[in-house]
Amino acid sequence: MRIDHVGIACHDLEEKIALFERTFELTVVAREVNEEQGVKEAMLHIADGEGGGSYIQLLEPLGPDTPVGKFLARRGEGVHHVAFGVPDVARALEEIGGRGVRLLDEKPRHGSMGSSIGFLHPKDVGGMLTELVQAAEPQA
Ligand code: V0V
Ligand code: CO
Repeated sequence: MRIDHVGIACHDLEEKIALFERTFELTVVAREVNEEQGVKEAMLHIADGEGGGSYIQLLEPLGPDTPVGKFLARRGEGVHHVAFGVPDVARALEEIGGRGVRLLDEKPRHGSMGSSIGFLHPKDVGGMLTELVQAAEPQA
């Protein structure tokens, strides 16, 4: 397993992109509006590794009644989730669900940069909202 990304909830995506770019000299490599997840997001590249890269994911909610909108109202800006990279997300969900962890997604959903993703309940993972990510196949 590897760390694919750490998701950071923020009120103003452009402002936080500028902050992370000038503070850490990171570069935005992808941006997307994901209606299903209720977010506008940007991926800032950290490193490349076997199985995929690692990133900081900045997340701005599309509205108050979304996962990130509720999180901001309750806790304010900060770390929202940690995403582990796995080779097969459907299989990882099944295996981890079989260990008694509640799945927020029974089936993989669409994630950033063509990935497939699924979430685990934070209360079953020590208070850490956990995402599993299967990176898109590299284009030939
Ligand atoms: C809520 N809780 C959290 C949390 N959000 N704990 C840790 N980290 C978080 N981010 C706690 C909350 O304080 C409650 O604790 C408890 O979980 C139950 O919360 P709830 O009242 O049911 O709250 P909701 O309705 O806000 O739902 C929380 C969950 C929801 C986690 C179920 O946010 C969800 O389904 N998230 C998965 C989808 C998601 O987050 N999408 C946005 C990222 P107490 O108060 O009971 O102790 S999209 C993304 O990452 C993409 C597209 C990508 O990577 O490509
Ligand atoms: Co994420």
